[in-house]
Amino acid sequence: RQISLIGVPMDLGQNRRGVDMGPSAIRYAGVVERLKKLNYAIEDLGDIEIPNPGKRPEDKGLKNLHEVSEGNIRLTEIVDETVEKGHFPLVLGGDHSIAIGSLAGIAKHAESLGVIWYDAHGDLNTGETSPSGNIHGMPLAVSLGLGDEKLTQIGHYAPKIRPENIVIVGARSLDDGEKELIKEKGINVYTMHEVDRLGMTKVMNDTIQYLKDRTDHVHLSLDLDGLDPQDAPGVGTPVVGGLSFRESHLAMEMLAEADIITSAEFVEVNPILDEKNKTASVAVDLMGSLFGEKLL
Ligand code: DIR
Ligand code: MN
Ligand code: MN
Ligand code: MN
Repeated sequence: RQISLIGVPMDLGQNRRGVDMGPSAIRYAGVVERLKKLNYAIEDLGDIEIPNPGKRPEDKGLKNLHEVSEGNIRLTEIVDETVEKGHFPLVLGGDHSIAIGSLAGIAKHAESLGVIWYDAHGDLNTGETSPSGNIHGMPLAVSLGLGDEKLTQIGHYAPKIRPENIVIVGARSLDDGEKELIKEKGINVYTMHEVDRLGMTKVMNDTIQYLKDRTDHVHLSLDLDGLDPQDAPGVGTPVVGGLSFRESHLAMEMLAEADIITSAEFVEVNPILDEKNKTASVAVDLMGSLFGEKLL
């Protein structure tokens, strides 16, 4: 199978500079060599162009709305072409606002798209509920068709995903509006409480079985802040008490074994906040496992 790497040097969906260097950091950590060893053909499409932040008045409190929208329109087209060619799109972030474009490019190719949202956060805010105005806290809501049209209408269709096809794993920081939306839409969430109680094995077994039964494509959207800051310190919004490297490694191996993932993105790697590129290396380790790496 062929994997297409797509770098998205986006940092305009949040406040901390540096996450635009995430794609470089992940390449430096050896992603291409690592996946080649697993006998994949790798095509690195390079980085897509992200517009410079404009000095325009903020639209309804959403920071850099125009630029985030433009960047995601470009990402949508490249992801769409990649899926069209039958290649696996592996998107390297960049902040999590880029999931808007990834999902817009993928969803039109699926009858019933599933998403695993591996994250400390729900990313289910809209302009009305967001405490920050940062679009990286909104991509899952946008993909449900909620929020500003400049985001929801990317690809000229909405929604990209049905609420019952979402599984959030690792949540431990949810805003009030996000909690309401989760209840209202009945979104499946394995918070850290459930991971602690059930263990990652059961969480992933249940997630895999659930999505297998109801979807034909599954996108993995992995925010490195889903991991504990001890294992992944190079992120803009760390939250203590997260998923360990071991739990995450296991989750990826189980997904590889189940063979259900058809596209993926690894986001929020910020090398400026990192310790000797540790977080990018963890991302590459997890990609290795996701694509079938085994010790023996
Ligand atoms: C917060 C933080 N819920 C917000 N979100 C983050 O700004 O909407 N998402 N960090 O990854
Ligand atoms: Mn996120
Ligand atoms: Mn997050
Ligand atoms: Mn491994």
